[in-house]
Amino acid sequence: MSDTSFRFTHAIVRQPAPSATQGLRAIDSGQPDITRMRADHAAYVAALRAAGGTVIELPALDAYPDAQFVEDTALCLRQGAVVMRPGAPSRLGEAAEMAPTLARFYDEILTIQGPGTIEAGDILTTESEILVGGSARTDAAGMDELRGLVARWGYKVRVLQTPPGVLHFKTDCSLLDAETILATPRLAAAGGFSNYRVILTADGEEAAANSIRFNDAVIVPAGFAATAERLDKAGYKVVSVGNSECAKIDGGMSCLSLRFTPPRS
Ligand code: CIR
Repeated sequence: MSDTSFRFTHAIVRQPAPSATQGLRAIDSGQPDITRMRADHAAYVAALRAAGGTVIELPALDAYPDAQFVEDTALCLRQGAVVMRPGAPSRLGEAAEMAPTLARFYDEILTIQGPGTIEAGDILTTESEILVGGSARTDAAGMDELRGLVARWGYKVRVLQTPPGVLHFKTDCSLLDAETILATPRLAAAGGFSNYRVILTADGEEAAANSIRFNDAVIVPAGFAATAERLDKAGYKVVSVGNSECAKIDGGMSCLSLRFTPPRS
């Protein structure tokens, strides 16, 4: 079985801006500490590099408080990239900011034109399909447009639902390998993963579901020991990175990077 859904040569990240303290959030759990956020971001970049990635570090964009969550701006596939159309009005402009960087690596870049919206935090690409969770940010029209665009590259899009009150589909799940998904019990219970082996996050550790498999490493947010132990026992190489400050603005391990292998490589 191939492994292009979790082995990548490159990652794109963006430095957190001072305005990150104003990032969107569902509930107020305190002001993020920007110094600590930057230190965690540096550790995240180091973890990607240690796992073999060439990391492109983009400068902070102070006009967009959530711009460090680059994942939401684009879907990077083997054949080409799709620039998203974020559903959060304050994030709409972030997608166009990412396009020139993608153009360094991709000949074919498609763009969601709307009127629908879609953020790539709602997209989980596995070895066999693209799963998209409808959410407050990603609507039916956005998902339909994505399906139409990626059909040319042979991808099947399957629509699932992000649990109510959860920001993004990948807030609650991540791909561990070609057969395995890490998921919260609430998302797993919805039943969309019957073709996969599912490892559940431990009780009270739902936030650990937003992890990433990047080459041999599974990069998980620090502080979720029981879930980390489950992954370790299942044979994965767990690398933990602090996420306390990004968590205050609903961000996690997947949100902080675009992971891809350029078609020209
Ligand atoms: C937002 O609400 O858009 C940001 N504060 C957090 C985005 C997290 N991104 C992700 O889950 N892919």
